[in-house]
Parts: sequence; structure tokens; C-alpha cells
Amino acid sequence: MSSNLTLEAKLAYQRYLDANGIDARIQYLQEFLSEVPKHKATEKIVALNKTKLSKLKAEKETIELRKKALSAGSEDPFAVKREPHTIQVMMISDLMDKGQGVGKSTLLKNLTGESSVKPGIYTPEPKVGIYDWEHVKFQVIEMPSLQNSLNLSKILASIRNTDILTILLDLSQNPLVQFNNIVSLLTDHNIFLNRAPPNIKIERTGSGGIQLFFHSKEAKKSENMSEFILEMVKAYGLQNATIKIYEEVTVETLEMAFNRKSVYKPAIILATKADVANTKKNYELFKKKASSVISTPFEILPVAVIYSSTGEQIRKGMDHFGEKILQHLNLMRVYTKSKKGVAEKPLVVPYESTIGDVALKIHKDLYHAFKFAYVYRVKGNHSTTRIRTGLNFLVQEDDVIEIFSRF
Ligand SMILES: Nc1nc2c(ncn2[C@@H]2O[C@H](COP(=O)(O)OP(=O)(O)OP(=O)(O)O)[C@@H](O)[C@H]2O)c(=O)[nH]1
Ligand SMILES: [Mg+2]
Repeated sequence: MSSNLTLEAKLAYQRYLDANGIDARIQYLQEFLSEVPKHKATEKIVALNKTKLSKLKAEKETIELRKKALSAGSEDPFAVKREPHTIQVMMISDLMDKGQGVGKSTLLKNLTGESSVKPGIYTPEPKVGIYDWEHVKFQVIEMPSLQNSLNLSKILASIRNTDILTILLDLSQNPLVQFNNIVSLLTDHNIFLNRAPPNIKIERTGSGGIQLFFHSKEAKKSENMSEFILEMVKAYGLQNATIKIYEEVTVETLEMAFNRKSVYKPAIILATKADVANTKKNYELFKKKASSVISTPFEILPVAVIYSSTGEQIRKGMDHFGEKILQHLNLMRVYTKSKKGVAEKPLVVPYESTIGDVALKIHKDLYHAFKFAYVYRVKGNHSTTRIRTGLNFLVQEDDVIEIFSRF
């Protein structure tokens, strides 16, 4: 590769070479082309790579046409494809008695502008849209109402695989009943909401029977359940194992821990139609009583999609939706800085990420050739400090990060 190229261009080219799949190759080659400075010394590189790009695009078109022809009529609408680089948010609701939905399609259409969504008409199959919030993308999926047993197993399989659930409860009808129905159904299928897995480690061993260890003061409170735990381990199918318990357990948490199908999902409640008269008291009552259905804490956002006098749609109560989703997933936003300035699009990284994690997320070469980084951080008094850091420095939400490499 020519030495006339900038570091950004070289990185983009390396990403193109490393890329798997035609979409990624196209994307990175386009990025490379936009990074190459356009002058006499680079014109050949540009031309060569533009040709490669057009060939790739033609190949992609052929592949897509072939796929379409093959799958015509056989595609399963319940097998929603995960959109890369997005956070998947799944909308679920109870099946309503009065035949009117809780407002999933209305909200999906409003958030994403997806034209195939038809509010007011029952949605029998998943509908998908992309919600773009401050340059973070969410793939929002409306699932048909639960208790529609026809496709329930497919819906549950999707729920098990999604990143976060939004439970939509219609405030104009009894939200507590809807919540109870949904939580019971999910619990019956070993899907547990807003809680960490029980802190119990099950390690298979070659011999020695079953060894139980209670590893904390809290855990020791459950020593009187040893016999039951041993039975659970046998029922689980282990003859030789070490079981390490780090918390006070109950029959319920043991059941969760020894069920191979248990999954743990974050969830937020969207209490819909908050504009309808007299729903405020339903909302207040629900807030008070929700803990009788499930003891783990829930975020409850009262929301509504209403119309202005000029007929324009106005969304209420969702201003912090994107933020809340990131919080529930323990994710935060940081921004990279290069010669071109601070990137508009954030990098979304887990809490407790280090500069090393950020470098790796950008590109593995940047991590391996890492020299140092500057972190620009806004302090309480709104002034910005510049911190020189190594790979192990912990980043915080909203940090601006400039990484310097050895090449
Ligand atoms: N007043 C009011 N009505 C709403 C709101 N959101 C939805 N509706 C109405 O509720 C009805 C059902 O809305 P949908 O968005 O189709 O509900 P859904 O959950 O997609 O319904 P299904 O797909 O049948 O499960 C429609 O008539 C909407 O106009 C809201 O915020 N306020
Ligand atoms: Mg719908």
C-alpha cells in the first residue's frame, strides 16, 4: 500500500482486507475510498479500487436476486434477521379482550417511520423498523400479541434471543392484569425479567460425588437447604460436581439456576395511551401494585402518540427511551477524535470498558500499535480536562478519545 495514504485510509483498507462477507467488504472499501486524499499520486489507487467496488456491488446484486428467487414464498416471517450494529428491542403485549391493540404498531411506526406498519389493524406477524436515536441505531420489532398460541413458540424463541424487551401495557384497560398475564407466561417458559442469574456456579467434575460450598455470609443462611440442593443437582443430571453458592437461595432461585432453559432479559414497561381520560389513576395504581406481580424493579414510562390541531403526530414520554435502553444493557456512549475532529456517531461500549477495549472495537491493528491516548473529559464545573492514558484506563460515558499509534 502506498505511503501517500493517511493512517485512516490504511486502517480502512485493512478492514476491507479482513472483512467477511460482501456487505462488509463493500462498506469498508467505500470508507477507504472516502479516506484517500484525491490527487495525482493516488489516482491509480482510487481507480483500481472503484473498479473493485463496482464489481463487488454487481456480485451483491446477483446474490440478492438469486436469494429472492430461491426463497420466494418460503420465507418465515417469524425469523427476523438481526440487523448488524444495532441494539434489538422487542415490543410485546398481552392479547386484548376488546380486540383493540395496546398501541405497538402506532409507536413502531412513529419511532421508525416504517411504512409497511399498519396501526389499527391486528399485526399477525413480526414487523421491524430502525429507530435512530442520537446516531445510535435500534432494531425495533413488534411481536404479535402473546397468548396467540398459533405462533407462540416462535415468538418465545425470538424473545429469548433479543437484547431487551419492551412490555406495552394499555393504560385504558387494566394494566395489572396484562402485566400479570405476560409475566406468568414468560416465567412458565423460563424467561426471567430484570434480574441477574442466581449467583450459583455449577462445575462438573470427574469424580468425588457432589461437593457443596457456601461462599459468603449470605450464602451460609441457606446451609439448611443442603439436602434439597443435592437433590436438585441429581435431578439436573450430575453425579460428580462442585456447586459454589454465593448468595442466599430460595427454591425459586434454585429452580432457575438448575434449569438449562433459563434466560434473563432486561425489560422496560411502556404504559400506552396515557392521553386517554382517566388513565392517570390506572397508572398510579399500577406503579404501586406492579411489585405484587414481580419483585424486581421495573422502569415504567407512560407514553402516548397524539395528534396536534394540524393533524401532526406527537410522541409523548419517550424522550429518554434510547438512554434508558442503553442503561438497562449497561452500555454507554463514547466518542472518538481524529484529525478530522470528534466523530458525530458514538461508539457504544459496556460499562467498565478500558481504552484497550475501545481501541479493539475500532480496529485490532490500532490496539496492537497503540502508543497512548488522550481522554477529554468534562468535569462537574463543565471544564474539559485532557488525560493522557494507557490501555488500562477506564472510560466514562461521553468521554472523547483520541488514540495515537506507532505507525
Ligand atoms: N388515544 C390513544 N390511542 C392510541 C394510542 N396508541 C394507539 N392507539 C390506538 O389504539 C388502537 C390500536 O393500536 P395499534 O398500534 O394497532 O396496536 P397494536 O398493539 O399494534 O395492536 P395489535 O397489532 O392488534 O396487537 C388504534 O386504534 C390506535 O389508534 C395512544 O397513544 N393514544
Ligand atoms: Mg400491531
